[in-house]
Amino acid sequence: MAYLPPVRFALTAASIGALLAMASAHAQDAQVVKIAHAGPTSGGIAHIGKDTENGVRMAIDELNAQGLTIGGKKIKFELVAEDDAGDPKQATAVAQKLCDMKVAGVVGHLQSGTTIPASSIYHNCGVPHITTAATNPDVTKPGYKTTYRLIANDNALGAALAIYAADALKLKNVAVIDDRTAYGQGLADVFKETAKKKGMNVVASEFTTDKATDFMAILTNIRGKKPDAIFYGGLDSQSGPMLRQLDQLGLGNVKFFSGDGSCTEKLSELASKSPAVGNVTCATGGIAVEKMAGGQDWKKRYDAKFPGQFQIYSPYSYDATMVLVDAMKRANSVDPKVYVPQLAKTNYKGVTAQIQFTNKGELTKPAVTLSVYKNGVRTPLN
Ligand code: ABU
Repeated sequence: MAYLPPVRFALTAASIGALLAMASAHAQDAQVVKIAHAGPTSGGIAHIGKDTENGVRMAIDELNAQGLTIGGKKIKFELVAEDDAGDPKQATAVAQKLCDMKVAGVVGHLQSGTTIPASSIYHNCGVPHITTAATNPDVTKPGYKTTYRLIANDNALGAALAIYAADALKLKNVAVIDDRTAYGQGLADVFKETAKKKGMNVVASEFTTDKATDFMAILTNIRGKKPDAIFYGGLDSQSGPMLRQLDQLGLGNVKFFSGDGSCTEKLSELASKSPAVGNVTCATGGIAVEKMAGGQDWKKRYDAKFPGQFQIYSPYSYDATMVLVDAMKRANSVDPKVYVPQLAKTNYKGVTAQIQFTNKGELTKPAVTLSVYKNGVRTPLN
């Protein structure tokens, strides 16, 4: 048997040190911090949910490319993408699952009817969430220190639309339809209240559901009231077909107002490119991406990564992710118990705005943009 000198198996103190350092660096590389997106990525508004999720994914990829160290440890952010299907029950189940997974933070949910019940679950488990789309004022009413909103709420959107209809377009008679959701009904109520204050007549109040696609009976009834405008409180999955049916009933020249949930890139397609889309004015709770400082560059990066998927909220969900991580950096901790107090003190220069929160978790300076559709393309007015 050949003689093997002991030196072949010996490790010097220096090489042991180097191996331990490599092992330690590897362990540091492995620290994973989960950030979730929760919203409807299936169903009628999956295109909006996917766009919002894309914003979180893009932020996480860019953060990981930076190679951040927080609390002395290198951090790898990981996206947990959850589909709540736009259903309040499913949303609370998702919220509980994310609490149990101990995610560091959540961007979501997308709808007011899902965000409101989910927010109390996040509050109970101490996980912060930022919605970039749910606009019912009640989302922030409880004043949870774990709930934040990154866009203007329905009080601002509904009022802006009614003031524009009355003052700029001098419209007198409006028919109002809503989808009976926390969002649609709430927004319609604000619109009606402001329209009346501005001297407009609400000639009809009708309602449908967020699953309906046939509005012929409602619109036929409204046609008899001879409105010069229709307001719809609901999402593009309903306002698209509604616009097409307006044309079919000869109401294609009636002005059509709606909120952010209708104000998507896809609206014209959902309306089968109906000419009535040319009569739409819609309101969104922020600055249009093309007018944000750095927005055009951001949009180029987004379009390169997710071609043809831009809808509306992705710049906000991108910023929401950055705001969560900014608070972690300032707290020097990824533990929600430690970093949540820093969220309230946010003063972050995002793509969408300089972001600061009120003590209720609303933006201190929310903006509203009114848009119209020119040749089917959403075009901001301001
Ligand atoms: N703000 C439009 C998105 C839906 C919602 O608030 O329910």
